Formats: sequence, structure tokens, C-alpha cells
Amino acid sequence: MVDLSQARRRRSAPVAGQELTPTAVAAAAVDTIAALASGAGQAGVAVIRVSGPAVPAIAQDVLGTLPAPRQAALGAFLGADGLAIDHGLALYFPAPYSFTGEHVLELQGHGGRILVDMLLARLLACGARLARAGEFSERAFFNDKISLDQAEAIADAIAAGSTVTARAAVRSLEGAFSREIDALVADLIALRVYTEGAIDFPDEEDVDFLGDGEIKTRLDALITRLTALQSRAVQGAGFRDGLRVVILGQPNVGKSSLLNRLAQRDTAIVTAIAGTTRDVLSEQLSLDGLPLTVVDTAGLRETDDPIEAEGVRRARREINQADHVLLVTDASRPLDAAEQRLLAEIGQRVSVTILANKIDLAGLKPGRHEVDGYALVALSALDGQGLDTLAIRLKQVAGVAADGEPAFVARRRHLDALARAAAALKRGDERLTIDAAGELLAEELSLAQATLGEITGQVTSDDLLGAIFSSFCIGK
Ligand SMILES: Nc1nc2c(ncn2[C@@H]2O[C@H](COP(=O)(O)OP(=O)(O)O)[C@@H](O)[C@H]2O)c(=O)[nH]1
Ligand SMILES: [Mg+2]
Repeated sequence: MVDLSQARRRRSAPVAGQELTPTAVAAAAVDTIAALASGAGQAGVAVIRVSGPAVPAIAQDVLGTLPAPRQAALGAFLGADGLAIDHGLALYFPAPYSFTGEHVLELQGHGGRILVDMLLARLLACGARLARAGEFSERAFFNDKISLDQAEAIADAIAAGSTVTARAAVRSLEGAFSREIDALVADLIALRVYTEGAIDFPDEEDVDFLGDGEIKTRLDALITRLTALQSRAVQGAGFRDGLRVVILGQPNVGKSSLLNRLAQRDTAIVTAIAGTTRDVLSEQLSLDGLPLTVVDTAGLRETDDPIEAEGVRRARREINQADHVLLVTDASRPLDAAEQRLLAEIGQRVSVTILANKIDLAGLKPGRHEVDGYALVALSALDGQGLDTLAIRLKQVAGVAADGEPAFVARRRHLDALARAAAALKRGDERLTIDAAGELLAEELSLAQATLGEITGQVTSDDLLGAIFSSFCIGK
């Protein structure tokens, strides 16, 4: 079981395994990091961020003065020779009132690659070192400026593939998710205290705490809230991760037409000649905010043409990368033997929807059906009938509601923690109602609390933190 006393440790010096007393931390040589925070390449302005105890000294060297806190100061960024490398704005945020909680200096210079390199080299010469990926956010987390899910939300907001995802990420960043977790944890702690009290003083004033229903009522309420949070987190994760949708099918069934219809532009070449699409083609799109990567492939058939054969090989390989497969067929005829085989093969690996395309030719109505346990959508890629039904189906596959926006973003890691916390509460419920075992319930409550703490970073392992922050980009 995770011990709560190992909750977020302040790690001011990157010395693994070395315990530091508070005074040692203060005295320890925490290094100062620097990185380009804005995008690489030519731009009007580039922002270089510096964080750490050496910031005031570095400001003296590079600016000739320490700017007044939180006030933009225009001036030269000086090289070692005293000549200006660039001119720009400097902003100084003294600790602890900064993003990282450390002294931070932001230099906004011109966005030229050489200028940025020269300025970074100068900062390194003054004693900073280049920041690792995610290191600014990591320091913000260790200095209690943000919770772990908020740090992740920063990365998610930057990487957001749709406005809906971006808005949800910003809400997470503002603490929408951590507040929910914290509130649940607070109630869990209260219930733990009550339960432990019931165990320690079983017959206090002849009241049977364990049997009085109070614990059960509170536990049920917790389980209900956690379950509701879980389903909202699933939404948040669906909108964050989106879906990789692979379009497969025989030649000429309308796969490329479907891609073009979904992308609302002529991305793929469409002709009446079978074997037109030879390579894998993908488009990023947003389905009412749900980020989709739609992949068009070569029609699957036996062929003597080596180029087309390679396309068929690539198309099959796409199945392994897909979150969902759209198997396009011709609505005017039933699935043939090859399609049946393909369907069975895909169905074993990934979820699939059969699309009965060209209903305009077959004279059929658009709509959703079930065939042999598979979802089938009848549509026309040519005139767009049934596309709305396909959209609903894809949102269902992604686990997001047909309407509405996620309250926050969530990651698989969060879903996993929520599921484990819910399982612990359910086990605790059984221990209480079946065995009337207060101690066992208390243990499950404590486990659920620790598991929820993994989301906000109250309880984490260094391995997990390393994995999370290293996936960020430099300067974040
Ligand atoms: N009438 C009709 N024709 C379609 C439809 N979808 C595709 N087609 C036509 O079918 C032919 C093959 O389409 P294409 O998208 O290249 O098929 P692919 O080989 O599966 O990529 C083209 O002539 C398209 O215009 C549809 O829904 N209705
Ligand atoms: Mg095609």
C-alpha cells in the first residue's frame, strides 16, 4: 500500500536517492535552466525562459541590471564582450511568484535562429544549462505551483487537436479536474476517519458505528460520485486522444470519396478506375471537436501490379495502428466471401463499422443497423446522406457523448487510476456489507485515496514522473 507520507517530495536538486534536509535544500546548488519557450524557426519574437537561483546574477550579466519585478524592461541583451546580441523585452519574476516557483527571467527577443542560439549560448556561459523536456513544468509541480494533472493539461492544451479539446485542456489547467479529485479525496479522508473511529471505539455509548448505516450511506455516495467522475473522464480522454480511423475495403467501393467527404476537400484522387489509390493517405480532422485521423488505403484485392500490391500490404498494416476500422462495402450487394473474411480478421483486432456505401445508387435509406453483431451504417459518400449517422457512431466509439463538451481533459493514466479507486471502493463496500469487517474497509479506503492521489501527484513514483515530464517538449 502506498504510504501517504511519501506524498509530493520537494526535489530541488536533481540528485537521485539523496535525502536533503530543508536547510540542505536551501544551500544545495539547484541549477538554473534555460530554453527557448516559443516555437523554433523564424518568427517576429522568440521567448527564452530562464529559471533558477542564478537568474538575478544572469540578469546582471546579460542586461546590466536586474529589471523591476513583473515589469517589462526594454533593452539590450549583452554578449560577453559587452556588445548587444539582440534588443528586446526582459521580464523578471522573483521566486516564489513565477510559473516554476523559482526566480524566472523571460527574454523576448527577435525570432531568428542564429539570434536565439547566440542568446542561449550566452545564458549557458553565464551559468545556466539547457532545460530538459518538460523541466519547467516539472519544477512548477515540485514547487507546489501546479498539480500533476495540471502539468499534463499544459502539454495537452498545447497539443490539442481541436478547439473543444483545447478548451477542455485549459479547464483542466485551471484545476477543473484536480478540484474534483481533491473534493473526493477530502470526503474519503472524512470517511476513513469515521471508519477508523468506529474500529477503535466499537462500543462507544452502545452505538454500533459499523452497523448504523452512516458508513454505508457515505460510501455509497462516494461510489456514485466516483462513477460519475469516471464517465466524465472517459469523455475527457476521448476528446484528448481522438480516434485513428482507417478506411478499408475493396477497390471502387468509395473509400477515397468517403475520406474527401469527411475532410470536406479533395484530398484523395477519386476515379471510377479500380486501383486508383495506391498509398496510405491520412487527414487530420475534427468531428464536432473530436480529433480524428482518417486514413484512406488502397483497395484490398489480389493484384499483379507490384505498386498496387505494396499499397495493399500497407493497407493491411494500418489495421494494427487503427482505433477503429470503417469497412466500406457496396450497398447494392451483400458482403462477398472476401469481405466476410476481412471483417472477421479485423473484428478480432479492433472495433469495426461496416459502411454500406452508394445507397443513392441502390435506392436505400440512410441509417444505422446491426448485422451479425457488427454495426452497419448505410450512407452515400457521394451525396452525404447518412454521414450524420456515421458521425454519431464514431463519437460512440470514442466514448464521447453525441453532444456536449468534456468538462476537462483526461489521460489513460487518469482513467486507470479512477478505475482502480472505484474497484477499491467496491471491494470496501463488500467487506463492509458482507463481512462487517471495518479494518478491511479502512484499508480499501486508504488504497482508494492513494490511487486518486496519483492523478494529482500527491502520491507518485519517480518513474511515473519521469515518464510524464519527458514526454513534454523542451521549454515547457
Ligand atoms: N453513386 C455513388 N458513387 C460513388 C459513391 N462513392 C463513391 N462513388 C464513386 O465510385 C467510384 C470509386 O470511388 P473511390 O472513392 O475512388 O473508391 P475507392 O477505390 O474505394 O477509393 C468513383 O467513380 C466515385 O465517384 C456514392 O456514395 N454514390
Ligand atoms: Mg481510393
